[in-house]
Amino acid sequence: MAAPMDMQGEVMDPFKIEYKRYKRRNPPPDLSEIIDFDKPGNFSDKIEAYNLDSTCCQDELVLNKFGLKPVKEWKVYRLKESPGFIFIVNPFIPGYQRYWVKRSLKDFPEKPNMRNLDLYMEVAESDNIWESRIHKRDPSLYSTDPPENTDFLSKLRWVTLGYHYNWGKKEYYGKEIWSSLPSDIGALTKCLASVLGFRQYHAQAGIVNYYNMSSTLGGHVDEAEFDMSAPLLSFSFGQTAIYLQGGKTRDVKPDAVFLKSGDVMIMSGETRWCYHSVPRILPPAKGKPVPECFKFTEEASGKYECDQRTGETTVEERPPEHHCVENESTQMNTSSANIDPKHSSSTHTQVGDSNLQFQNKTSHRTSTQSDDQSQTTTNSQCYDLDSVFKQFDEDMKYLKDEDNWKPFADYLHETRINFNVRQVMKPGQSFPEEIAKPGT
Ligand SMILES: O=C(O)CCC(=O)C(=O)O
Repeated sequence: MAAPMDMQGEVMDPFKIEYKRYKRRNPPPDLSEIIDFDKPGNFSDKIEAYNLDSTCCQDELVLNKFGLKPVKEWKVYRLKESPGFIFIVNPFIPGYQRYWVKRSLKDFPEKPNMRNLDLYMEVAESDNIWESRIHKRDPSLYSTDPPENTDFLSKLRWVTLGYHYNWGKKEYYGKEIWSSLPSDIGALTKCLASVLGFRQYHAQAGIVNYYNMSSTLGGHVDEAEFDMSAPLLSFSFGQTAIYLQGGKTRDVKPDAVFLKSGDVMIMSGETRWCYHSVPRILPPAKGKPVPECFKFTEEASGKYECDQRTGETTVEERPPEHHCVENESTQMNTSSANIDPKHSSSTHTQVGDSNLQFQNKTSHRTSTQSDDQSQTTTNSQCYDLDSVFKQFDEDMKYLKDEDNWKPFADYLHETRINFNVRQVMKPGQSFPEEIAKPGT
């Protein structure tokens, strides 16, 4: 049989064949082969349970304060073919994902973080991306006139955090263009990683991706990090994505997986060197424009109750000491990353959008910070959990009011948000002036 070709007459590799298959709208693809972690029994040939580190009760306490269910209730799996791919089925208590949606829409797109918008639009420092959306929805709520032509939010495709990513050069900018990674993301990912067995994890960079219904993300490998032995943690909110997890070359047929709101996916070990992509965002179910898991339930109102296992209550409690950690060794629990120079042309691609084509208008810079405590030569990091949880509690109080939540829910009707968080450097490493990247 002749090999399948693309529109340009080029032979398609197995990764591309699957990508095109799931991207296609007419006729729609058969979705029955896509791994649905809500129905693990149907996919037992492909997935298996992943055992958690049960000794991290302090981390569990912190996670509970972030609105995550007790770890013993989590459903965690990995792919048999790609055991470094770990999947936590939505561990958030119903309603509590609202916080991360608000952070992704209202806070993370603000300066000094970098955004795709800065590449082709004049966005004044004072322009608030989220407020521009609110103006558009209901100008009568505001005393001042909205700025002209400023529906920034609908054009927002990515925001970078911490060590900002240079999409053109496919590498991190380094010390000159750096802003502190939000502490809540740092603390959340540190605790999650710890429960999964990656006790030394230290978040240093993040990418927030904003997908609309026609957005796709082409096949790529995330390999700009200097420490490829550290896991990458990836969170999904809003509409469901079809995600492809491939192998170390494009010749491996990828597994297709549903990523639903609240799901947490982790790439670790060898899987850090594997191709992956998002060929499709699926429309919401009829009559349910926003996934059910955004609704508060009885379970949600019991969030602060005493944890039966530890017998401790929580809200006023001091942060556990080990949230100041020094990384002494490389990550646990990963098979050491296999350095393969063949991958060097495949680094991170941006969320593409068939509706939006923009020209690079200006070169971009973000504000610089010279007192960069996070760039110490150890990966030492303390999170001020008191203020993190103060903000969390204030935001949740605000977001529990359905009127306040509504504009965020409206945005989610036709979008998916993903944020993924990376450790960039090896323990003890400062940002390299001249350092050979993995694979070079
Ligand atoms: O949107 C996703 O789930 C994947 C994002 C991704 O692969 C990336 O940003 O590198």
